[in-house]
Amino acid sequence: MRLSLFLIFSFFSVTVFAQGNRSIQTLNAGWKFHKSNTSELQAVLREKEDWEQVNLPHCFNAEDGEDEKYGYYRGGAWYFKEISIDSSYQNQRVFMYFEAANQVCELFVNGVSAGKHIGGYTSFCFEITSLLKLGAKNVITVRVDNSHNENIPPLDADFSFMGGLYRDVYLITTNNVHFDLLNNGSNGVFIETPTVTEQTATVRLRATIKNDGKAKQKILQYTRITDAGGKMITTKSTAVTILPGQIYQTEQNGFSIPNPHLWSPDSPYLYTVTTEIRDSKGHLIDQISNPLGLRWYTFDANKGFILNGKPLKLIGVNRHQYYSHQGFALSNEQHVHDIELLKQMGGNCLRIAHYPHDPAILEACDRLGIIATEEIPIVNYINENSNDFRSNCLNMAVELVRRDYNHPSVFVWAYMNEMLNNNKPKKPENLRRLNKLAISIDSILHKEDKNRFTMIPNAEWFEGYRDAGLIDLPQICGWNIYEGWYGEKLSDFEQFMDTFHKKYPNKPVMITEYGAGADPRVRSFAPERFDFSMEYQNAYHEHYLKAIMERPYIAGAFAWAFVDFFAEPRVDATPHVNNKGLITLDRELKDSYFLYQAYLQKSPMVSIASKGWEQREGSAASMEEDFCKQPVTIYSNQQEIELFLQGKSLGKKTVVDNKAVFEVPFANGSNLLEAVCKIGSNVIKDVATIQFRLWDFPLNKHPESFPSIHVNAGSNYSYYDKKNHCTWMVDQPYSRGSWGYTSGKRYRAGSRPASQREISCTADEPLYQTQQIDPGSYRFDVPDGTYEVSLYFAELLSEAQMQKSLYNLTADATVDKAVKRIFNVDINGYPFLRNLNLKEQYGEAVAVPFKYIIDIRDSEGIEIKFSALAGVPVINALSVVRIK
Ligand code: GCB
Repeated sequence: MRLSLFLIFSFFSVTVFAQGNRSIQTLNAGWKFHKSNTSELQAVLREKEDWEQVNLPHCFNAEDGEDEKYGYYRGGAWYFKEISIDSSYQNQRVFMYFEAANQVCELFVNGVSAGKHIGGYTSFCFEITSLLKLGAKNVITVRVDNSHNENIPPLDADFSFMGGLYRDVYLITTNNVHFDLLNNGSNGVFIETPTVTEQTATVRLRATIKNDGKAKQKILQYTRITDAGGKMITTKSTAVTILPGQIYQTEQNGFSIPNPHLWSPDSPYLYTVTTEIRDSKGHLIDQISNPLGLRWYTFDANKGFILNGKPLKLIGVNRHQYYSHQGFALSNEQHVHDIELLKQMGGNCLRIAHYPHDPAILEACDRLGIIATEEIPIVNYINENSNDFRSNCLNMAVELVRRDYNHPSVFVWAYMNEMLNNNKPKKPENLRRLNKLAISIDSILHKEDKNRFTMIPNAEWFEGYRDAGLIDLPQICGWNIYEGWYGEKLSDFEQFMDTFHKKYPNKPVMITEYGAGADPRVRSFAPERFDFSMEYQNAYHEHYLKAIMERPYIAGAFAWAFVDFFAEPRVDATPHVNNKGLITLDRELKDSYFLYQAYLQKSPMVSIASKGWEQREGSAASMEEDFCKQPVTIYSNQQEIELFLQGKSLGKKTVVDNKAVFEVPFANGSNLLEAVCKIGSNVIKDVATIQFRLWDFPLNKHPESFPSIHVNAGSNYSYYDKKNHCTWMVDQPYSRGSWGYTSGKRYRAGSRPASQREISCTADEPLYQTQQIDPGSYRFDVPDGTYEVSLYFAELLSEAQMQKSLYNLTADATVDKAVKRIFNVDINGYPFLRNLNLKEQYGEAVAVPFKYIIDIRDSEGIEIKFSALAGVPVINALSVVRIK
């Protein structure tokens, strides 16, 4: 909806009334928004008549792709809002708290700057008291800018740096005497647990109190610790006299909790610490509540992670903060839902990657018992020569710790992800500068927090990280390992880790990333790396999980990633999305999610993992058969599974490494599968209904009922087109009575089975990213009738181009001059396409569909013949649909 400028200052005004002590409310509703690089407030108002009306959280890249260089808008944007402040605010302080804004944010109140914040992921607060007009309307204006800035990390990373006021914004009012809100996003109270044992726990508390009034104040700081049921456990009062304008640091020591209820993933028990300020008459004037979890832990180089005296294998995920069509702007419910899904998966840890997330995430981790690592977004490289870059990194480290200091779920502070993998040459002086910055960050993290561990996630180039000191410096070494995805062999994972452990026997280590891409539309009976099939992702995680579980020295492992996420330059099966999630951007669970559940869940579980593969197609193997056998994967933590098809047992299978595979004889139509495990006298089961389209053998066995065939040409995977409810089958060679190509070979991009180029004019990338090269002809021995024969083409990138980028983080748009192909296509002798030159007539990587209607008589079947005029012909997909 767009509103005229006239409405900007007269609409959606909220009136805020003073409350005496602290009040907190969101300022999320009724903002006017306009993208503009103009930095002058008055000038921007003259620029445009219409302003879009938005509510927060708002991300201005939720649906865009408009910038040539970055693919999405990176620049300035303005938000306006009007609030009326009641005159009762005479003796109150007023603040605006931003949970984050990416990445530079300046706040103006009635046209005057109230403050500027740098960094897109940490929280910040501005005081606006002196800029407000009491008893009147006030105009709040915010400029947010997500332009690339060489002084602000991250400079580069495999995720989109989306802009906007994408988290909640709050208006907070306080008494003149209040806990300090201007301390780097913190709430002004810091809690520590100097000792925790099974017998006793001690608690220490630091607070900063400010007197913004004109008179000296005698106050009492009163703290109480209550248990999860609200019962008082212990209290302390401290009398303080605070002069006007003064900031006072208090410390309350010696709280003691006998027989503490310990915090752990299985029992995330939370106490509450409530800290109050009371005036000399005993009236409450400010109050802050914090969660308190009592636990002790360490990371051991051989035994792994130890919590409350017992070893605990940490298995969980990395998470980014995206949702489809919303970009960065998720509701708190959506954030929390992700942590609930992690918990339901059985995961006990979360790497909050690669930057601090919404406060709702750690609140959920505290409550649900998820052990978190949290980091600042220094990714891939640093700006070595900039003091501003350095100080922005250090500020972010301070903001990270101060905001989240009190969360019992945070165990590790991390920084610097994969600093040496960006294909840039590294000289000793580069390594030295990197080391210097790392030392500064590590020491600031330890200065801010003496109790938690530090970690750096490295990758691949062992010697480089060693020489830069990034292995020795932090207390935990993280490794991001993608053997079997970017690297060729899965088993190189164990090899790398065992070698590392031998070289660094005293270094605690975690696998900070490992993962493989998968798109639920892509399914394969012969999975390969980079085919983006669910089956390859399953095989990858099956291998890694087993190897990780078998190695006690690996303290923890975080799958990359929990949820698919936007990464603008990337072209996976879904362009601009990194498809390595165990869950899609719409939160559809992929098969591998259930593998984790089978490994991690303590209660009995069985899952037909591929139940999402609910539309299948296939051929009967012979004239006598009226079924087609295809595998169905089941994950379970039980020993034996029995599978039923339409109520009839297909037999029992022993579960090996949490998995059993059944060859299921699917019949045409609806197939009900039930996977059943008996546990004593109890039964658990999972159910799936698979719609199967069976082609007879031969295809014309029942001429009256032949429907259609869709082929994903030159491909080892089938592709399900959700919009048209149609499955494009794995390609096959022709045999009499059936269908297929008569010759040719599959397109390959180097060692990869599909192009990773974005294909324009379609949303069905996986269909166009494979290709049969020089097919000779395709034959379909269909019964007589009238058919639509559709042919789908796209000129793909050459193999040489694909080799260029290790991680394929950048789509390579270079035109391959070597490709020259011109060809003809004849359908049953009819000259359907002549001199087809895809590149010249349509362009590279463009979807080009054609359709031809044909009558088939005298059992001639359909023959589609390709003949070369220059180069070799290609075909990406084809379908034969009977219309009469
Ligand atoms: C990595 C990076 C992460 C990428 C991931 C990938 O090593 O740390 O940011 O998204 O690999 O998918 O390539």
